[in-house]
Amino acid sequence: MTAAHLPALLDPATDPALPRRIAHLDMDAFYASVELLRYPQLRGLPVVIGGGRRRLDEALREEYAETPLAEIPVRAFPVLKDYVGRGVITTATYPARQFGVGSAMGMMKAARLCPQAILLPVDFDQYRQFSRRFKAVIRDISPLMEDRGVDEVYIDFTDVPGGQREGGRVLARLIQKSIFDATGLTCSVGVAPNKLLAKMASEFNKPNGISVVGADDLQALIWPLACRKINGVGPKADEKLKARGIHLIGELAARERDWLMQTFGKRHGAWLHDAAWGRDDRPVVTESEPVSMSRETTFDRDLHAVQDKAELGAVFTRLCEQVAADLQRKGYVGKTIGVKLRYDDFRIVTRDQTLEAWTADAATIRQTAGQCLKRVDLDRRMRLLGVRVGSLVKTAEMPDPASKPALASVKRPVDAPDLKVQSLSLF
Ligand code: TTP
Ligand code: MG
Ligand code: MG
Repeated sequence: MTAAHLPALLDPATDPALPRRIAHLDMDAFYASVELLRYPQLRGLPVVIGGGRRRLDEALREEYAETPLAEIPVRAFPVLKDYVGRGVITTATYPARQFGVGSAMGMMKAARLCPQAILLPVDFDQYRQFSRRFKAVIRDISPLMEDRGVDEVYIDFTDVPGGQREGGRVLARLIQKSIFDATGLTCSVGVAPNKLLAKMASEFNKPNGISVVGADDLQALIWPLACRKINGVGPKADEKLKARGIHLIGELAARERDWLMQTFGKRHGAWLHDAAWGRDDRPVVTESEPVSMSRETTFDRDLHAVQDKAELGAVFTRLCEQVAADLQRKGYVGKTIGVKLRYDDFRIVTRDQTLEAWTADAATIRQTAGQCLKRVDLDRRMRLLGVRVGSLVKTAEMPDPASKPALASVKRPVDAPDLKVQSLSLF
């Protein structure tokens, strides 16, 4: 098998004059980098962000109330080795990553790997502000931009000046510099014939890197990667692939399409085959619609459904109110209500229920989520509880205006258009 006949497969179906060039841009160590803007004295040091609430540096700020933040001495900052609790790291600076510390790792574990790392609490409002700012910079230069979450976007470079020069490097450099000038933050960009390859490419030269992947690079750059690097192959799918001896993307590409379709289902098998061969013709979508909105919380201590009934009930109600408020603020109603639980042994279970009518009403969400909760094992203690509302449509686009004011229930007509499936991360 060679990649010699790949260019034909990757030819853009549309304008043959200009090859399709899609960029994926991802901010470097995003939360941590935003924190370093206010604490520049921590540059070059291992720093991790975690701990849920802004309380770790409150003492610090009180003690140094008269001192500008940038002048607080490094020795005054809290370090991981003094941390006691159950928090999880959201991200780590690159110097901290050298110790093996990274996203989603428990802080106690991270403390063993890098006790001297400085620990700062999360400040979502600040990250959201910077998220909006860097995206505005991109839109000014290259308006066809798809928002993929707090720190990443896809950009269609095809028709933008500089988007075809040096395979897209010229435009990528301009965007990187403009973001840095506007925010002081660095990012990494991958440019490729499609989203799938661009997403992988943006990781190749992190941090502050640019990487261009062409059709000819498939064999050399993509096939040696683990299947898990394909955006869309999650841990479960990866396990299934491994069980059949498929570890690398190249091994996946080597399998017969028909065999993959028989083994993994028609659609998924075909998609796996296309992905391994670098084929993806999804467009860059400027208006992204959320699929669902959710809120979740990790308890300070594990709670039991019976022994901690009151506390758990209050948390549950609050989560439902928060999701309802998110929906109403953003102008959405949803039909599928779900709960997520993490037990004390870290197992996760989810249950959902689809309503007859759309809703953004806290009481309806609470009642339905309560029904879902009845379907899970409540004998075990819980670490985490979450509430999700899915199958969203925009309240403003509801086809039956008479039912609009009553956010609680609106019947979905039979001919309602399918939802665009996009994700939006909500914190
Ligand atoms: P990422 O882009 O995955 O990571 P990053 O920007 O911190 O680092 P990189 O340079 O490798 O891109 O995620 C963006 C932000 O999302 C990250 O700064 C923190 C948050 N996040 C979490 O809260 N939990 C997680 O498990 C991950 C992966 C990210
Ligand atoms: Mg990032
Ligand atoms: Mg990211």
